[in-house]
Parts: sequence; C-alpha cells; structure tokens
Amino acid sequence: MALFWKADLVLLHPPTVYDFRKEPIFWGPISDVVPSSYIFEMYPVGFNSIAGCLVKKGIETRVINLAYRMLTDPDYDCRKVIKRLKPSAFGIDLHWLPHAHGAIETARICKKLHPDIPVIMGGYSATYFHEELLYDYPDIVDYVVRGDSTEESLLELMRCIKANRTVDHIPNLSWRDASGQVRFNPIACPSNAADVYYNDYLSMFRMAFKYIDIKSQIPFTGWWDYPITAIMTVRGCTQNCAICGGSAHAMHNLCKRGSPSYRSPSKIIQDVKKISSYTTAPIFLIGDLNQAGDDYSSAVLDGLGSLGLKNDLVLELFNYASESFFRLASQVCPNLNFEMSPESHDESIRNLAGKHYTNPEIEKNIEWALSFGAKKFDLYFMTGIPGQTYDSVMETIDYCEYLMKRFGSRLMPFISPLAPFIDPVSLVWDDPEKYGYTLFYKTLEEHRQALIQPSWKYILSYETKWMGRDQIVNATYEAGRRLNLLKMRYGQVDPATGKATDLRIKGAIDLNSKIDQIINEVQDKGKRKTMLLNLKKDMDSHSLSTICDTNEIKWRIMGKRFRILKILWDCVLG
Ligand code: B12
Ligand code: SF4
Repeated sequence: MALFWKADLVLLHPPTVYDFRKEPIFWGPISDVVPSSYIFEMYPVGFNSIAGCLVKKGIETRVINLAYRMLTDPDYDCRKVIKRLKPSAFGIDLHWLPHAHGAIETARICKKLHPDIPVIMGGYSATYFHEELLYDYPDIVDYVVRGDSTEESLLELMRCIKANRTVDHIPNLSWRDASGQVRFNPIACPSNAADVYYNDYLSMFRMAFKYIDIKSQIPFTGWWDYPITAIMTVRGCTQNCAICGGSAHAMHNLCKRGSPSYRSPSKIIQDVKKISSYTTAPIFLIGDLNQAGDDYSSAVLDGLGSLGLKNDLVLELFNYASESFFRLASQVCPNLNFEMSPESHDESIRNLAGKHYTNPEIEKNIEWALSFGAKKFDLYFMTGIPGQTYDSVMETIDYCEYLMKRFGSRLMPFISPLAPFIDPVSLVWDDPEKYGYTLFYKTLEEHRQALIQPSWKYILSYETKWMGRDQIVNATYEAGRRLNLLKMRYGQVDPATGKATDLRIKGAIDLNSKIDQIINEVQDKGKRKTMLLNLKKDMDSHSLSTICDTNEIKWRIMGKRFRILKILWDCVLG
C-alpha cells in the first residue's frame, strides 16, 4: 500500500547526535525526567498538528522518527531510507537545541542524496538560529519556517514548492531567493493558534496505516507499552522562568507572541474524550489551566467531569493554586495527578529562577491535592539554577525528606540538572551576567560541536557564579543518590529498584572520573578516542534513568492499552 501513497512532505525527527551509535558520549542524567532516552527521540508534538492540518488541505504528510528507529534497530540505515523517499520537500525539526548536531547532519544527508529536493527546518531553535542556518549552512538548508505556530505558513510553502510559485508573501519564512540572497519575511503570530489547530492523534494513526509503518511514528522508546498522550492547552506561557526558552519573554522575542493562545475548554474536553476512547493510558494536559483564570479552569474541569474518565489525568501547576481548584479537579476523575516545579527549597533561589510562591504555599497545595484524593503529586527540583550552591542542593534534599515524612508515598520528588544547554532567548541566555552565569557556547555551530564532547560535563553550556561544571555534576549525582535512599525509606520506591538505582548512580560517578582521567592524562587524540570507545557500552547504559528509575515518572494504565477497533473505525470514517 505504501507504494500507492507518495508523501509531499516528509517530516524527519533526528537524534541529538547523528552518529550516536558510534560516538562515545556519556550523556549522564540529561533525560532522566522525560520519557525519551538521551538522544531525545521524542518528536515535537507539533508534528501531529502540522500533519493534521496539511493532510486535511491536500498535502500528504508523513512523519519518520529517525531517532527512534536508529535507537531501536542497530541496523537501521537512515541513508537507505532517505534515498528511497521522493517527496516534494523534507521537513526537519531543530526544535530542541540538543538536536543541533543530528538536525544538521540529517539535512546534509537529504541534500547529498536529493540535491533538488528542498530542505525545510522549523522549531524554536531553528527560529532563533534561522540566519545562521541559511548563511552558515547554505548548501543544506533552503527554508526556515519560524514561530511557534507554523501550520499555515508551511501549508502555503508546500503549495508554492509544488506549483513552483514565489514564496515572498509567506509570513514567518526565511529563505534564499533565485539570486542566492537570503530573505526574511516578516513574522506573524496567530493569536488563536491553540484553537484552530489540532491535537490530532488520529492523523498519526492514519499515517501509520497509509504507509504501513507504525514504527516510524512511535514517539519514544517504550511508548507502545506505555502510550501516554499529551494535550496542548496553550501556546505560549504567562510565566517568566529565568531558564526557559518558552517563557513570556522568550516567546515575545522569538515570535512576537504578545500573550498565550488558549485552547477553548470545549475543544480540550473533546480532545480528552476522543483520546480516552482510544487508550486507557495517562493523559497529560500541558499548561496550567489556572493561567487563563478561574472561569477558564472551571469550565475545563466541569466539562471533563462529565466524561466519566477512567484514564489517569495529569495537571500542571505553574503557581500556587486555590483550594477550590483542587476540590473541583478532584471531581473530574478518580485518577488525578499533579506536577509542580519549585526548582529549589530556598525561596530566594526560587525567586531568582522566576518563581514566586512560598514553601507554605507548596505544602498547602500538596495537602489539598492529596486530601481530595490525588493519586500522585510530583515535585521537581533542579541543579544549576541561579544563586544555588552545592550545599543548597543538599538542603533541597533535606526539604524533600521533610515533605516525604509529612505527606507519605504519594508525594514524589525529583531532582535533575539544568542540562545540557541554556535555552536560547531565555532571560538567562539574554543576560547571563545578571543571573550569575557564564555561557560557553552561543552560536549554533558551537552547540553542534559541544554535543560531540565525551561527557555531559563538557557538553554543559554554562557554569554559574556559585557552581562550576564539576560541582553541578557532583551535586546532581549526590542529590540523586540521597533522594533515592529517602525514596526507599519512605516507600516511593521498592528496595530492589532503589538498590539498582543506587548502583547505577555509583557507576555513573565512577565513569565520570574515568572519562576525566582520560581527558586530562591522554594527549594523543587517537589513543584517547580508543580509550573512550572502550567505555562506550558503559556510557550508554549509565545515561539511561541514572538518578531515578523510569517507572518513577510514570502514571498508571488501567486495563487494555488500546481500543484498536475504535481506532480503526475512526481512521476509516473520521
Ligand atoms: C510540552 C513541552 C515538552 C514535552 C514534550 C512535548 C513534545 N513532544 O513536543 C516534554 C515534557 C516531554 C518536553 C521535554 C523536553 N523539553 Co520541552 N517543552 C514543552 C513546552 C512546555 C511546550 C511546547 C509546546 O507547547 N508546543 C506546542 C506544540 C503544538 O508545538 P511544537 O511542538 O512547538 O511545534 C510547533 C513549532 O515549534 C513548529 N515546529 C516544530 N518542529 C518543526 C519542524 C518543522 C520542519 C517546521 C516547519 C516547524 C516545526 O511548528 C509546530 C506547529 O506549529 C515548551 C515551553 C513552551 N512554553 O513552549 C518546552 C520547551 C520546548 N522544551 C524545552 C526543552 C529544553 C526540553 C528538553 C530538552 C528538556 C530536557 N533536558 O529533558 C526535553 C526534550 C525532550 C525530547 N525531545 O525528547 C525548551 C526548548 C528550548 C530550546 N530551544 O532548545 C522549551 C522551550 C522550554 C523548556 N526548557 O522546557 N518538553
Ligand atoms: S518553565 Fe516556566 S516559563 Fe517555561 S513553560 Fe514552564 S511555567 Fe512557562
């Protein structure tokens, strides 16, 4: 059947480093609290929306998650796969900056194999580095579609490419004209983006059937067994967390987003209803519902309450929320969960990081959530934030113990590093001195090169006035180790899991020293590479769920994972 479908646009998701299967890189715990592995194989959720929009308007779109395919199949040959494809254009995401190496190498391969097929890049990092992409990589990137909502511009670009028409009218487009001159069309930011576009998982299922290729659409390793879905409730954010490249400050500077675009409550309810008819896996509502005010959050929660939802539902809290919010939320479904990220136990450090709620407020929120029956309350802390010393990180773990003692095993704290990079256009990126940071890399090429350093310590793009790279690495492992022991003591993890995590952390610390020793003592480049390659197996295994077990970040699945007949039915009729 795949023979009869020819995609006009093939969207490729690259790994962080193209040659990750060969290169000796110790990624450490950079991906421990997200579902992906160290190569960040999860593609932007916006691919669903792009595919949903374009396919509806007659542009056949196919997603191939190269990163996932390469990770799960050692023989998967990207060049062979790309060579066989003959679309009108390739689209490659450079959304997260850690894909700087993989995205550029993938574009290079596309261009080498198909010099006449245009390569389009997009995503937050491509938006920020659009000039560099077009000037410094002239032979591999033809277009950059900028902004956080590219559906319409990309659709028009595809129509123009197919009809060989000029593109100078397309908003958000950076491109090279026939004379080779680089051109930047003005940026426009749709204020209704969250509403008019799609949370369209059905288009992904359809794509899997059309191209008889389910594997290429899988978002991350293990998704088939744990098919969690995310529903975007907003584009943009009201908050200004200092380290975030998606903050109000960043989105204003990056794509002229004046204020967030909220998805209407009725559409969120529709999305949740649809997804819960396909799967019993957890559903994550991305974006704090309270951002848009009480009327909005009440409308969403009231509507969700009428669905009789059995799936685990996860809500985010960007700020202190009211008791009535938790009461109302508790009526939505029996399996409700929350996430909050105070970053530090120290309120003055939390303030510097751009978060302005107090510890008593955090504790009130946990108390309300749990007393109204929440199944799990995840609390995220971070190493590497402004004002934070090694000792302060350890005090954060003491605070975790206090909370775990008080609230029991439904409270699940995490600590992870701010890594590997400082987000472009975050407040820290724009004014590092003000926040006490030194940034080692600023250009795209510097980040690309950084990614092929032998360990996460050297990949790390910053140090702070309070902690150098060594201290950030040491504080992260020591905090992770102490927190894991506490989780064993207070029942968040069972003894066998806890012991295995403890061993992994100790192994990672040991590996980190071995790599440092090689780098400091072995001057000969060839010999150094051979010695590092000898550690590759260890490097890979100590970069997966090091400081916590992967199950700690999961919620439950009730019963059968998929309702296949319903999915098939809707794919045909929907
Ligand atoms: C939800 C979210 C996540 C989810 C992932 C959801 C997903 N699969 O996309 C989770 C929690 C898993 C996550 C993880 C990470 N995230 Co995140 N995440 C966000 C968040 C909060 C919202 C993103 C969003 O709303 N997108 C809206 C959807 C609909 O659009 P979209 O996916 O962005 O796609 C649109 C455009 O970007 C563009 N586009 C994207 N790709 C392409 C490709 C082409 C060819 C084109 C034309 C257009 C295009 O068009 C799309 C449609 O309009 C933002 C912060 C924010 N306020 O924006 C951070 C953010 C994007 N994440 C960020 C980071 C750093 C990460 C991590 C690297 C963190 C880490 N170290 O673990 C990981 C990477 C995970 C991976 N790839 O495996 C940074 C990125 C900064 C940067 N420039 O690099 C941000 C800005 C802020 C932050 N620090 O969290 N993240
Ligand atoms: S980290 Fe802060 S600024 Fe960024 S998306 Fe989350 S709440 Fe908004």
